[in-house]
Amino acid sequence: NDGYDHERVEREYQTAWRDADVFEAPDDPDPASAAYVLAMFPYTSGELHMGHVRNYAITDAYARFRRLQGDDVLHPMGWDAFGLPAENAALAAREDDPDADVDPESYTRECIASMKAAFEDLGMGFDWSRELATCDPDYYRWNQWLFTEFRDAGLVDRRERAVNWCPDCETVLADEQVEEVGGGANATEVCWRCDTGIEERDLEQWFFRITEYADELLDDLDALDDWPASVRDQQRNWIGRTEGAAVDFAVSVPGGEDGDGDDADDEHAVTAFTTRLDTIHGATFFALAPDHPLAEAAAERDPAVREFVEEVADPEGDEPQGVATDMTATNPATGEEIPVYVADFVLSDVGTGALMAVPGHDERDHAFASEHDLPIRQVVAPAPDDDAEPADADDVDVQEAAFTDDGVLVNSGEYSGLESQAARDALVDDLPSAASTTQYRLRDWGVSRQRYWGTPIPIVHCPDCGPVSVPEDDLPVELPEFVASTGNPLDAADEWRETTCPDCGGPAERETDTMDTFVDSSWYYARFAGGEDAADAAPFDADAAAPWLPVDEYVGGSEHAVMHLLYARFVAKALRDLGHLDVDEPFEGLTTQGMVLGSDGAKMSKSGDNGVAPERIVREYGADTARAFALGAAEPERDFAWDPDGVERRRRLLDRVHALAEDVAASEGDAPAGVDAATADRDPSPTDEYVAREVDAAVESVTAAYDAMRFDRALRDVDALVSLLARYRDEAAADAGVLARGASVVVRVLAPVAPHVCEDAWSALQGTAVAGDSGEFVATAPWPVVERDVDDHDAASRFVERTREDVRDIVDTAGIDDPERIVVVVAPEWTYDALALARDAVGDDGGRP
Ligand code: ANZ
Ligand code: ZN
Repeated sequence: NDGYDHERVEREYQTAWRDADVFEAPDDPDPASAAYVLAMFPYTSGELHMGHVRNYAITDAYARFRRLQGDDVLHPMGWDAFGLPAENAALAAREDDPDADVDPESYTRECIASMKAAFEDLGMGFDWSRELATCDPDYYRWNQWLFTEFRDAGLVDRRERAVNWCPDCETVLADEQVEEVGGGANATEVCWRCDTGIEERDLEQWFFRITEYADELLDDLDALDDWPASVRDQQRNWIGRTEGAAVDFAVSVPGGEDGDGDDADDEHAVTAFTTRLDTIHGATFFALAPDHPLAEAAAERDPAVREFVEEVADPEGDEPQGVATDMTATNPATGEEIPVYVADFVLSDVGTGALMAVPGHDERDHAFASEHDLPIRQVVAPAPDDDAEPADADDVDVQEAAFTDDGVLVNSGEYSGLESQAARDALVDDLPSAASTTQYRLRDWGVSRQRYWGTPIPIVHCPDCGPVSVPEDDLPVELPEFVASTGNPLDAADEWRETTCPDCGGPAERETDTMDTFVDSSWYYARFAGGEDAADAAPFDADAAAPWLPVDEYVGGSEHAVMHLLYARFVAKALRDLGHLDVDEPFEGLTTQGMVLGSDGAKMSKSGDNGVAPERIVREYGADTARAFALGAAEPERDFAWDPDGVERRRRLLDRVHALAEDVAASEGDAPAGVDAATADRDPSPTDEYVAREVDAAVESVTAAYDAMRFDRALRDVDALVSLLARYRDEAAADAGVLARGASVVVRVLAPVAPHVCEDAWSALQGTAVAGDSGEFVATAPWPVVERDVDDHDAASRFVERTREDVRDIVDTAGIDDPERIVVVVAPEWTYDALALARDAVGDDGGRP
């Protein structure tokens, strides 16, 4: 490469920035201009891939842009450092070499060191003074504090949940430690270490009661309008709020069989959850989940039921399966006796684990009824069209297939003729055994993990007092030294495990489960913002954090759309209610960046040969080229493919910028001193005017592009401006002032994306008429201001040009052949404004521009 020397330039400015603390956030920022820009902190895998480069280039460019605009900026970085992979890596290293002194901690620290070096090589402007690692006892003690606060507030529960159990290792396995062997119907789950088939065991586990916040978590999504709609939808579905009714059916268990000592039939009121109370007259059987208490009791009485419950039930199976029982249920609407089945499509953790089955109007119930010859009855008919005949039951044949829409009731006694919704309302009022209720798909957050490399749950189990919280003064409960054992190493750490009860002083044992690492990442943003000073007294200093919070722009992968982002929202709301944090929502703006694909269009992987290690690009082309490529290829949300030509092109742009600045600096002797615009001693030519105006237009358009995080557009506009300035320099009698200002604009607006080369170019421009001595670093220089009105005609034509490009973009990606329709759908007002402006501009009175 015969362009600038990227190795020299990058090393020089990385050192200079560090020495000058350029990226350190101020301690008391102006709340009005405080910009908190945060990239999801990386898991400490030890390696950076192109996806990381893209993620962190996005936040770095945006943070640098806001800083140049004069805002106070917080752009911190830390390490999501707990987790099973480090534990596995340590075990693997010891298996290779029994004398190896590798434990999860030393392994993780090494990963952190190498990732930090890689960030430095990329020129990431992080405020390292606020660095944190979740495996620091100084950090995780606050996870323990949080657990205790939540427990005191009634937000923590302990209950049984099924876990994976290896009978050979005699230990609980994390989901990630369970491997699937064989395929399809023969697939079995085995232990990752010994290949023994795993079993399910019910164990006591700790839960955070996120369901307490289900409504608020759902309702507040509406106000997060700077979040991608897809993420909000995924959270809505995850929370899954359904309005419906709880309705009791009287289930009778044969006399003398239920063990209560008398011979009379016993009646049990069993509650079913339904969204379709309007169909109750068509409920022709009742069904229980295999682990419903009445199903388990029936299994005691009947071997066929027992066999089904223990061996056949498979909720994931395609065909609904089930078995008849000796019980009957009374339909409270019709008084009819209907059979009770145990069926695997009734899920025990949905609703009440019991179901009123309506084969005429529900597909699974229909399939089951057809299989078991149960009556299928139509009770809803399609609603009549506005001007058509009344509801006609003959329009559909429910014997063939279930009719699942709302409609008008038929065969439903006094309710016949009512519309579905009206019928639901009336039935809830009329039936004494029915009541409106709301169901959620969301379950409480199980935070217990049976593994070593995580935050110890701060509980002591006392035979007399039960589970007792470790007092705050005794926090942190630090991890003991790593024991390479099968199962959870903490179970084997006898000395650590055996302790005394904080309440009664008697012998007791520590909880050996550690916390889900999603706890670690649920509040780290607040600690970054809350300054280090508070670290020993509180998880963060709420006053210091206040001007920064909420995070203005949070950027990370879409794989975190639900769990991480939902847990962090929950924890923020709970901390707020406990008086520790003054926000309703932690992340105001959210960007989920797309993937970097290999040149074959498949997801880039380290192991596959379609991957390109960022270090190679940095070595061959420089960090700035890697950043410009990662940012210029597409808008942040979109996937893009690795493209060697694209990399070359970006490097050439940077070379042209560097050369332009050097030319201007070299010819500076000829330029009139102190001029800032096209005011040479000759009159400005139309070309001078045109170029000067284009420079201003570029400032406008690039500023708007950065504001919208459209770095791809910013780069496109910079590229065009650089070409224009080069032509102006080479082909016209360029005005030195116009050219110099152009160069200084290019260097400043490109600096957020390609910071090192722009520092070098900026340094060349120092002392010239235009750059003056306005700043040591371009990283802290003032953003260029627009000097002349870019008149309406230009604005309109550029607007139209950009509109046209947008449309082309949309059409290309969506493969749609009617662009006009698409734009109108996407942004009606905006489109009509554009049309009006454009018509004005071209003197058109109604034709299409
Ligand atoms: C009667 C009925 C008639 C239903 C009908 C649907 C259609 P969504 O709408 O997806 O939220 N259900 C209730 N508890 C269940 C359980 N434990 N396992 C499996 N299914 C269960 O689901 C609500 C519907 O799911 C409920 O409304 C119930 O079937 C079923 F024409 O009740 B429905
Ligand atoms: Zn005790």
